[in-house]
Amino acid sequence: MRWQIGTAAIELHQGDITDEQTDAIVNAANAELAGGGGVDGAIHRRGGPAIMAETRQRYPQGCPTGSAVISAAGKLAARHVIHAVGPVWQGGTRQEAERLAGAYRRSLQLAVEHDCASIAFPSLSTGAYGYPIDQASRVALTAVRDFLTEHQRPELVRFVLFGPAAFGEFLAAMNELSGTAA
Ligand code: AR6
Repeated sequence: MRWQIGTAAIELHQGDITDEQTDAIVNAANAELAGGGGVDGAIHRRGGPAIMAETRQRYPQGCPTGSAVISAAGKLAARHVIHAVGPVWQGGTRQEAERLAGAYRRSLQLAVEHDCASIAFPSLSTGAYGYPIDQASRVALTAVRDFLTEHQRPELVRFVLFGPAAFGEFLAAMNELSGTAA
């Protein structure tokens, strides 16, 4: 599934983000950059200890919610891992949408700054952090669409959704939003 935005594109795939060969893959990290389960666990397991060693050294204060930091990708096929910190869902009244969009935007900025033509995102905040995926998918796709409309880079932004339910949610959101694409 592909949504063309000028010379750039958003793709939806179903799969495991650690298999991606995009220039950058995005980790669903926590503010301490301490590692954990879900995407974070899978990335550190397959990427090896060099990733955590680098983030500990470069970002001892961690990363604020709604932002992201970048490292090398250890043994993964990608060149970079971008550690994005989405919000914990608290009912929707604690600026969750703004923070989730911020995590996507900062990740895209870092990718551009590091000359990444392609980047793969998981669905940030929709696992352990409990953000309802019907809402999170719209926030995610809107943030990426707006960034690509403005910058036309990275050329390829791929969402890698874990399982058919998450893929279906993103597909529905993309179908709805692409009618209003800028
Ligand atoms: N590839 C793609 N998507 C995945 C994968 C994978 N290998 N594994 C899980 N997902 P989560 P969060 C999906 O919990 O909600 C960690 O402990 C998953 O089904 O990874 O942002 C961190 O250390 C869900 O839809 O991230 C943080 O403490 C989505 O990815 C905290 O969890 C995100 O789920 C971050 O929570």
